[in-house]
Amino acid sequence: MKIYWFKAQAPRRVLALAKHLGVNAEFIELDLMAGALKAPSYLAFNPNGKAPTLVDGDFVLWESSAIMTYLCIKTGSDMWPANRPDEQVQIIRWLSWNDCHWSRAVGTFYFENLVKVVFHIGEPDPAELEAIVPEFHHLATILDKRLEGRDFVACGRLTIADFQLASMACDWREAKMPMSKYTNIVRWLDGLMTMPGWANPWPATETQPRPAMAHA
Ligand SMILES: N[C@@H](CCC(=O)N[C@@H](CS)C(=O)NCC(=O)O)C(=O)O
Repeated sequence: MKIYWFKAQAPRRVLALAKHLGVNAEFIELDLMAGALKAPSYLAFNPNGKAPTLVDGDFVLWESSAIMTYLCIKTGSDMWPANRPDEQVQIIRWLSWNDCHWSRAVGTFYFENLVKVVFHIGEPDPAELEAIVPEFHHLATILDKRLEGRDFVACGRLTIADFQLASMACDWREAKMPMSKYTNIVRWLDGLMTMPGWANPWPATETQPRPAMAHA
């Protein structure tokens, strides 16, 4: 099994899960700056030109939530309860909520205050940041209430929904998200950080990331 990645929030979820579950895979780092995501050989696997991508024999899968589900099924982990439809719907609810709502709110802070700095692609745009603040607070209030008296967002235990929701929010301090008053969210994020796989999901790398898929 191969997992293609670079240091970014969507691959982070998959790599954290793989490490947490002890998945035996080859982790292939892509060199974004060298155009690895747009190489025809990579686009043949993932036409979105994004990471992560999983390749298991002839089977190719993209979208981090689908990949996390696949890894759980492969390893028998209840972070995706393969035989419990009643629990699956709870997890899907939070995966969907993340992808449709939360990711846009936290993602604006993450992109403007963190990604732009890391990739030297300009200054944070104050207008973008200001515009997202009301939505951020609306959604953070919902998540904070959900986490009141809970350590995890669904099913009373760690699931892939936690990793999906936390992959940008975990960087709230660096990304300058106005999160501190949401004490249940902060407690939950700090709790995740006590897990070695979540705290440091990145595989040991070669000295240089691979420029394209020539080594695939
Ligand atoms: N919904 C996708 C998002 C994938 C995605 O947007 N990946 C980003 C990194 S977080 C990427 O590859 N960006 C590179 C680009 O857009 O050029 C998933 O969860 O896998």
